[in-house]
Amino acid sequence: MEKKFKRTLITSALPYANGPVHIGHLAGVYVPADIYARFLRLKGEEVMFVGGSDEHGVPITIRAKKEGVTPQDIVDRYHNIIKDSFEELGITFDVYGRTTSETHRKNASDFFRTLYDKGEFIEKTSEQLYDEEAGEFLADRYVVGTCPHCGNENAYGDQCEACGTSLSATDLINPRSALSGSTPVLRETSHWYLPLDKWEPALRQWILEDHKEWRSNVYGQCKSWLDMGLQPRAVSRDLKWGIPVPVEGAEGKVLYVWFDAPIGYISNTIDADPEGWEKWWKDPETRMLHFIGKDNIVFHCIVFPAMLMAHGGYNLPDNVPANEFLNLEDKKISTSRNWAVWLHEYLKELPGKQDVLRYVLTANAPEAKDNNFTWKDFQARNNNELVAILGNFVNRAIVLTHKYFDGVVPPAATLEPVDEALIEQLRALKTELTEALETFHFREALRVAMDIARAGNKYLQETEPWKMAKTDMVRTATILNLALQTCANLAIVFEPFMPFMSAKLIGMLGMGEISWDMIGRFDLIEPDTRVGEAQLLFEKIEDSVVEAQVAKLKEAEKQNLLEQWKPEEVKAEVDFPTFEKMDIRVGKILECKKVPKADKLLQFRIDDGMGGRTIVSGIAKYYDPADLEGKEVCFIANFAPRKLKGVVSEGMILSAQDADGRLVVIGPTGEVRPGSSVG
Ligand code: B3M
Ligand code: ZN
Repeated sequence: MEKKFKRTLITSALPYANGPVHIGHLAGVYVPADIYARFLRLKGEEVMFVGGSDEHGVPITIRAKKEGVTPQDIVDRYHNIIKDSFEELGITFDVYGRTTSETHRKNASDFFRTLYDKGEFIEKTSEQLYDEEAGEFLADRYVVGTCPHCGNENAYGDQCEACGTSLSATDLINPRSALSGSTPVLRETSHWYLPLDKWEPALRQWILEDHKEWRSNVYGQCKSWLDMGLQPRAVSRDLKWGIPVPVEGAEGKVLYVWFDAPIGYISNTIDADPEGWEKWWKDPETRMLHFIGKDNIVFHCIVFPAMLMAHGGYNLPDNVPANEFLNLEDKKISTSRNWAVWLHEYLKELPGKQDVLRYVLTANAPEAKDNNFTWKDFQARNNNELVAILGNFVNRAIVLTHKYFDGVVPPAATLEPVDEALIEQLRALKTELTEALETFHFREALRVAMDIARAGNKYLQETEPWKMAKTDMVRTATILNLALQTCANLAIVFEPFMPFMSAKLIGMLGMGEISWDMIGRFDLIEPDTRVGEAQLLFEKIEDSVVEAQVAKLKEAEKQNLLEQWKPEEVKAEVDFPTFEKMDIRVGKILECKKVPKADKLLQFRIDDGMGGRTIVSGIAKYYDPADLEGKEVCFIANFAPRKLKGVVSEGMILSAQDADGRLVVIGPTGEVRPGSSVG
């Protein structure tokens, strides 16, 4: 269904203000959304780009509790960090609001009230876990217990992080409250539900029939939700932090965060354009796009549209170009494990390199499948692409203009086939680029943009103005004119992707206002005008810079492991006779060597005070054998002998795991004779 629209409303997921944003957020949502907004603006279209913080919900209260501060403290801190760092990265929101704003409280309450008054909700009573000590119902995240699938004793009420199963708090065996540690009880509570099943036929038609052009990851997820059958979904919660349910008798209840957050898009639009906001949401000639990550698809394609349908009068999104996830150094990005590159830190540690990050994240955008960010690739793309291709081409064109024409743009004379070919290629690439952007294929678009710089380099290689200048200045003038015009095209082409570089180049070339239409023209800079001195657009990134970043990641992860370390649960009780059966002794290591063809095993000769014995232990990864010789260790002396890689092991050396998971052998702290019993 090709439809003509007058204007575009772009929304980008509202990040929870419970921590700073990282490169996963940027690659998935904010960089593509900003590229698209800038592209439309360059095309002269009317655009509103809405962002903001999601300041309600359990993620905020959990963070507050962990830090011992109020939820308001948390959202105030992170809202500002996030907002400032987006700005510094050049993300051009027209508004960056907050869901704790007065506009939003009123707007979300009114929205709820409208649905309530229209009879769009059903009220249902259910049993939920309640913490009698804390006097609070427990959100799923606040319940901890044993996973019914894998036995992990620290599974959360919404998910077991050991086996990845999603759970419901009442599934947990031996549930306990994360607030007080007490055992929660089931208590009746009533909530308002949006009957999604009622909207299922309309949603099916709208997505599965009318929007077959959506990305296959998005369409596929929607289809599987719809095929499973939709259920009524609770839109209120028993929580203290949130927007109070605006209905009498609803004390202690707030709007569910996924009910209020998408309404935040509307509230923020109201703040941006108090008079004209309705045209962005209600005029059928406005096109709405939601930029999100894949974990938010169901809320933006099913729940929020159902809310909008139930309300009536609002547009539905025209497209939801959701991305998959970005990994970091081959591992899942994890906020809790601190395995992330945080934007505010990046901006501090690699100042002036906003465009490099935007470039690398776009080149690796997880559009069709999860993708990976590595610091090595970051360095390689900077050095081999930005510096060597784009920067090099622009630099050559400008330096040569200074060398042969004193910095004055020379005129083009008769064009030769090689010139015509460049012009033609640039025009063809423009069509390809525009189409890639229009269909949200940003990595493809970036590749095409880079092809223009490649074409420029190839042109200089073929025409060799540095040789031509010895014999034919008229021809040299033509070549450099075309090269400079290509630079001017690059300044426009790259504006959505790398706005800082683009602005610098525009300045160097002395260009005025730019627009997307201008791409493909070769009269963008007038002959006889002056170009500025060549300034480097990109700088080479040294090994030490990226090595430091990798080291920092590993260090942060280690710190985090240490902080989160907890002793294992104590095993089932044993009586004294059982304990006594185990014969633990002290021994002295006489000799230690690697077991051939077994990378984990070390072979020990132990002085056990009884003539000596051989023990094999799986600690080769953690020790250099020579370092262990002469050490005293504890071992189990009556452990049944067993053969390991052909060596008979007569006992077991005791060791403990340190926070990094490394094994450390355990021995006496004073001098003890070999063979002494431990007990
Ligand atoms: N805050 C979830 C997230 O940050 C949520 C998005 C809301 S968008 C309306 O992934
Ligand atoms: Zn599990």
